[in-house]
Amino acid sequence: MERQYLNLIGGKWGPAAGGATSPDRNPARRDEVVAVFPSAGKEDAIRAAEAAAEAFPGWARTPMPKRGEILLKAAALLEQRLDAVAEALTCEEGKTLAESKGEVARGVSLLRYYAGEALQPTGEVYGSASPSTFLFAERVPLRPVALITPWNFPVAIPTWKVAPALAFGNTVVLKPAELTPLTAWHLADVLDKAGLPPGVLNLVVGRGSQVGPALVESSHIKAVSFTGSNTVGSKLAAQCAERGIKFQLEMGGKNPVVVLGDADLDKAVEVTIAGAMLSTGQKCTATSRVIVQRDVLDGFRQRLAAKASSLKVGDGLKADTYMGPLVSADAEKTVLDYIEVGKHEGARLLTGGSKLQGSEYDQGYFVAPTVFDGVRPDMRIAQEEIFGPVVAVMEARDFDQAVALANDTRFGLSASVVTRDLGLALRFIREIDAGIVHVNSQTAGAEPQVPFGGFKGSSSGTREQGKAAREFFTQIKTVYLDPP
Ligand code: UN1
Repeated sequence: MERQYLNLIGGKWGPAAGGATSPDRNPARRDEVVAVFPSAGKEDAIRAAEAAAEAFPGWARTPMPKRGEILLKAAALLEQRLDAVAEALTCEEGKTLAESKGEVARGVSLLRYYAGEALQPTGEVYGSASPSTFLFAERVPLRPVALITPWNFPVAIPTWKVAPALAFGNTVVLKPAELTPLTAWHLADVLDKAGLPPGVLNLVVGRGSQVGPALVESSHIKAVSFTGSNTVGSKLAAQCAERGIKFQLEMGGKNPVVVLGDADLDKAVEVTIAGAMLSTGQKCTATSRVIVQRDVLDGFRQRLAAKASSLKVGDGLKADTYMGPLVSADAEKTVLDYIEVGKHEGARLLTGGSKLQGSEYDQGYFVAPTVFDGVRPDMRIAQEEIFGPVVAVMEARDFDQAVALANDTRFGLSASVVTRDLGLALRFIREIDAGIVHVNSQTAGAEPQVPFGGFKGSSSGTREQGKAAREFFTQIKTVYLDPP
């Protein structure tokens, strides 16, 4: 019998009101139930927001170094169970064990980083126009916040929201994706065991369509940080604006790699494959377009197609797997539909383009690494986020046209250029409309200590991680202090 897990509300682990549950399935073998989770609804969300509000005054009074110590302890506990959490991640999300281990290690680093942030200055002192006034501006918490996180980085993204939210004195309701609750459960469990007081972090696993809106509508919730689709994000933004609360959205991407005429083509292929195919292309930072200067297009497309078709696809738990399954039946349908769209639009399929067949694949959502060639900027596969192992090769005459094509999208999360020419690399850095720019490395990746986020339709203009997290998770109180 698979284990039944519980939600954490007000320091107590318990089932959903009404007792509904939902199975957490393995996308590599759909009959395998990894765990059973509560299927919470509105009532649970409201209770969690109330618990976070009740816990707020105590947590805000807890000295910052003490908050940091709890995060450090949680980091140690997460590190101790790294292998188990990584395996849970692979079993519920599908990415390879190597990627899962990397992600849990990233979670550990994030907890440590924000433990350190809890010891950093919390404001600034100014010279006042009045000789007797002590004038300062202090960063204070927002109060209870709702964190709504996706299934594709179910350790890293919850951690990079929860850790700063807590370090800066907010209390939290975390609503992780329904597809990947087990990893979020581990995060809540290590924080609970590390000594967070009751109600400071509440975990509500349940139906997104009910829990999300109930949290955003709760008068206790003073800010929302969301990572996910543009469709959900823009609705959330409207609701938050209506309530006048702070919000932060990290959404889609259509990230380009630009391969210039002088590029090392092996490097260009390596960068493109890693960006497009790791995590089965299911990253908002994944590479989905590769814009290649005409002079090297023939050589590049041949090598790219050969490499893509040689990738080992399979169960992420197997040591030789490079690419696992898509996360769900819906995700698989979306990707296969986009492949049909690409074919109808007249793009040329170089490799892949279908579900994989054979006993290893029958039970899971396995789609072959897919490369389209001859993609024009007006095609849907050049404009819409596919979120799968599909990359579109586009031709550019020269540097200027390559950058124009790269910028011809409503998104602007990350971008990469492959070149040996430092002058062109610098021009690319200046001219590309993207929040994250890589030179000679893949479009994905996010180190904890630097800001993360996109331009244009990829984000709400806010940034996560690094010092930027403080901007979002605090508000400023300016104080004029005069002697009595
Ligand atoms: C990464 O590229 O390692 O949802 C992180 C996403 C992004 C995180 C990407 N918010 O894919």
